Formats: sequence, C-alpha cells, structure tokens
Amino acid sequence: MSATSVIGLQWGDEAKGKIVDLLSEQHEIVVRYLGGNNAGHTVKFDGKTYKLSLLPAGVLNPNVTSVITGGVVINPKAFLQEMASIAEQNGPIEASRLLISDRAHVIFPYHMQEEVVFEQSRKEKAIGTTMRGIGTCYRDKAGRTHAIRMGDLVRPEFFRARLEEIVAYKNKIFQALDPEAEPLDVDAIYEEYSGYAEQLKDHVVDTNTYLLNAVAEKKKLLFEGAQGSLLDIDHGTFPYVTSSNSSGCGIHNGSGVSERYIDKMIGVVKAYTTRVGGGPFVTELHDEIGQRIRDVGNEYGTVTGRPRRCGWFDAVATRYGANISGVDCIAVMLLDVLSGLDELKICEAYDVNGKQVIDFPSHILDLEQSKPVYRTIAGWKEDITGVRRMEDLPENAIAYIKAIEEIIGKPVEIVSVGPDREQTILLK
Ligand code: 2SA
Ligand code: MG
Repeated sequence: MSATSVIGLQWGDEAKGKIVDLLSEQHEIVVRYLGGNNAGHTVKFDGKTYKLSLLPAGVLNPNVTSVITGGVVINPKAFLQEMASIAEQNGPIEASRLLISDRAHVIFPYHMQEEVVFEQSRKEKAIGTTMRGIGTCYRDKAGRTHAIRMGDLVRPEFFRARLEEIVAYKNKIFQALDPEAEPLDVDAIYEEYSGYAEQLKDHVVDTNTYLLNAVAEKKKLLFEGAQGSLLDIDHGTFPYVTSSNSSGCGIHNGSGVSERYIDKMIGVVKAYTTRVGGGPFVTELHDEIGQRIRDVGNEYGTVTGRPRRCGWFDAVATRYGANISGVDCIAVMLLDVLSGLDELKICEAYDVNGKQVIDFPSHILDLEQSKPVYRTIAGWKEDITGVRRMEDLPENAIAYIKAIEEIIGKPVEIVSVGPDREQTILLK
C-alpha cells in the first residue's frame, strides 16, 4: 500500500490523531490538507500526552516528513508556539521534516476581530466557531483581493505592499462598524509577521510539486483529516460547518494530490456522537446519559475547552459522511466509554414530519425537524480497556459493532478501547 487517508465521518473529534499516530510508522510522509489551529488532536503514548492543533500527528515520528499543504490556513504565531512546545517534549523539528506550502493562507489578527463581529451579530444563531479566524481567513482566500499566502509572507517587499492595501481596506470596514475603533497599525503587523516569516522561511516550499514527485516515486503517504465530514463547507450541515472541505473531498483540492492515488481511505467514527458549537444534532442527549458520556469520554474541546454536546450514535449522519468521503473501511473509537450502560441506541432512520428517511437531509430546517428512530442494543458491564482481540469483547459489544457495520455498509477494521496506542483491536 502506498497512500492512505484518515477522515472523520462525524462532526470532528473522532480521535483521528490516534489512528494517524498508529499508521505513521508505516508511512514516510504525513500530510495535513485543511483547516488550521481550530483542530485539536490528542495523542498518547509512553505515558506522555501530546496536544496537536496545526502540526500533523506525524510530527511525533522522527522518521516521517510532515507536510502542511495549501488547503490549510496558518496562524504563524500559534504555529511557532506549538512547534516550540512539541520540540520541548519530543525534541527539535528540523526544517526538512516539516514542510509548509507557499500556497497556504495566513491568518492575521484582523481575522479574529472580524470573526467576533460576525459571530456576535448572529446572536443565538451563532455558528459557535473556535474564534481562531479560520472562517474569515478562508473568506479572504475565496474573495482573492485581501489574502496573503505563506509565499507572500517570505517576500518582504511584496508582503509589505499587499499588507498596506489590505489594512487600509480593513480599517475602513472596522471604522464603519464602530467609529471609535482603534485603527489597525500596518507597521506593527508588518514587524510582527516579518519576524514569523524569518523563523518559518526554511520550512516554506511548493508542497504540490513535492507531493506529486513523492507520488511518482511511490513514497508512502498518509493524509490526515481534520474536523469531520459533516463540518464540510460544501457537504456538511451548512451553515453550521467549518470553512473548508473537511470530508474526504478536501484531499484533492487541499493538497493537489488526487484521491485516485490513495489506496485506502479509513473513516474514523466515535462509538457515539459529539458536536461542539451550534447546529442540528438529531441524537443529542440532554439527560444524565449524555452527561455520563461527556464525563467518561472527557468530551471537552481540545482547543477551546468547550463542553462537547453528546448523543447516541447517529448512523444516518455517519453513513452519509462515509459515502461523501468515499471511505473503504471504518475505525470505531472510544468504545470503552459506553461500558456500563444498560442499553445503547443507534439511530438508523430519521422521522421528518411523519415520514421515515434513511438519507441525511440537506436542509437545516429538515434536520431541525428530524426525530431519531432508534435500534436498541443491550449494553455490557465489563471493563474492555484491556481487550486486544475482537473475540475477547463482550458479546453485546460485538453486536454493537456489527450493527454499525451493517447500517453504514462498510467493514469495521479497527476498534479502539482506550487512548493509548496499545489499546487497539486490529481486525485485519
Ligand atoms: P471554525 O472555528 O470556523 O472552524 O468553527 C466552525 C464549526 O466547526 C467546528 N469545529 C470543530 N468541531 C470539533 N472539533 C474541532 N476542533 C477542536 C477540538 C474544537 C474545540 O478538537 O475539540 O476545541 O472547541 C473543531 N474545529 C472547528 C466548530 O465547533 C464550529 O461548529
Ligand atoms: Mg479534535
């Protein structure tokens, strides 16, 4: 096998980082192709916990080259801080082992400021973003005229001219919104960002060419998804989505490498469902079971610390995520979190105004009207965190996995029963 991808099939936080970390041993290049420091991956091994946001999980493996492609948006300050903290835990990361695309767009302080204005204006309908300037940076990218890429940042004169033009425009907007607003200081921003450019310039390359050459040379590539398929800007629960293609659809546009070169696409799912931020969530639990899942699963945002909304496994949404992303198989994560519950429910259809549907509705109003239709499966009491083979799982846990497999229509090849690398059941 040469190229593999790992994609979240729900609303993010499916524990993709653990699968990427496990697979990185068998790969030479790990590629992050979308999103920014809104993502949060927690990886645990040898008793250490690593918190990653913008850096690919492959960075923890010294034999791997990590690539951040043009589909990613980069906050250089956050990036440098993250690099420093990982270097402190795991040793320095040489420039040749961490490549950043010159096409990646740069997040500036005004992106965060604009996001506050947009989010506050939506009041109770706020998207519930991570406030990292992700959506506003992608908005400037799509708008073209007010965007700066990493390749611009490392060309001082070009960067200065672009920044002057953009800051003059942004100041007009901020002043119109609030005449008292302190104008942005172009010199200060230039100074600060030139410093970041100096520290990052050795990492900045044309990653499209690098990756396409790597494909031609049959190097082993691993594509690491961020967020999840249902947060995809085009195919997710719009407008409660992130601003990039976070389903499998994002691999090609985010990295320049076509999916036709990927031999295996692995869809990662949690054994239940979570979402953080606003938007419809058909199987959400507002009762003590939801709270129990949150406590046992430690369901709090890695980036923002926000409590995640928790609910039963939504197979309607996840099946759609699996199909949109075109995955070959499934990894079921955090199965151990469900141990001890008397019974478990899997949502296998929605009731939309009296009509049962199994296809995920495309409009937010239909999703808001949808009621879950559940299949009930008996729970198990045993602690499964020490189990390493499928046949050693309690009968009901096997039945639960089989039900997921049947409804989604893809084989389950990995089951995770704890955060550590070791706590993994491989079925193939
Ligand atoms: P944004 O900031 O513009 O991308 O937010 C838009 C929506 O996308 C959701 N989103 C996420 N959902 C789950 N996990 C994410 N990463 C962090 C984590 C989140 C955190 O790993 O826990 O710490 O809060 C992530 N990033 C973006 C977001 O909640 C909005 O619904
Ligand atoms: Mg996360």
